[in-house]
Amino acid sequence: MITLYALKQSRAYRIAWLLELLDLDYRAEIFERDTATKLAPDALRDIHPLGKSPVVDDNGTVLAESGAIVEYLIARYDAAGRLKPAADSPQWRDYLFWLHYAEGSLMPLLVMSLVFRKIDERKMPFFAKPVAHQITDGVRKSFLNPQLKLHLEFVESRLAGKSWLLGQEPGGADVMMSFPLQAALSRTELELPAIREYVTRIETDAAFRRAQQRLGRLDLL
Ligand SMILES: N[C@@H](CCC(=O)N[C@@H](CS)C(=O)NCC(=O)O)C(=O)O
Repeated sequence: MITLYALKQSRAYRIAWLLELLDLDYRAEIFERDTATKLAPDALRDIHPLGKSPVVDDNGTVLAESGAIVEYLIARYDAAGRLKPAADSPQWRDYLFWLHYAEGSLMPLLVMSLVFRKIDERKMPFFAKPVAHQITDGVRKSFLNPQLKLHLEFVESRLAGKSWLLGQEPGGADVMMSFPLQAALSRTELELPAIREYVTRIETDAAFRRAQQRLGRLDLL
């Protein structure tokens, strides 16, 4: 039996979507975020020392880190090779790229944007607020916004004219890219029609809908 330990509104949706795409039987254990900090509860540390989401337990094999979980589940349960291109196919290189790009390059920018928003919203002495705002605003203008534009326009160009990143059906690359693109759309005013259509395609995919039935609706606003 597979158990997915999932924090609400987290990267765990990737894994629930993948488990549904693989048509695997699984149990979802859902954790609420701390109301004040929005962090994971200590109970998640009892499952894995990092206390992050997602974590999967496959018959006693406990695995954290969504990219590793995606690779593990596909290697173990996708015998037909539906969700990843063959290693000798031209799509293999792109598959590796998207799998690592999602957490390695795109997510850090989105996490930084979330942290800055929290700093701006945080209660602090009135004299500290302009200083904090000057710092977040400065980094946004000089680094974060140009980087987000660069990355999101790159992804937009790669998605133009395509239903899924690598083929006619969703696969491991789409699973990894789903969460950052869902998060990005709630945090950018850039014109990104291909990404918008792609995210709608994900959210109307039957397997993703089943994942949302298990974990609750994903709402990253
Ligand atoms: N790179 C890790 C990131 C895991 C991670 O930071 N997950 C977030 C949820 S999306 C989390 O557990 N946050 C709660 C916390 O840090 O306490 C992965 O892809 O699994």
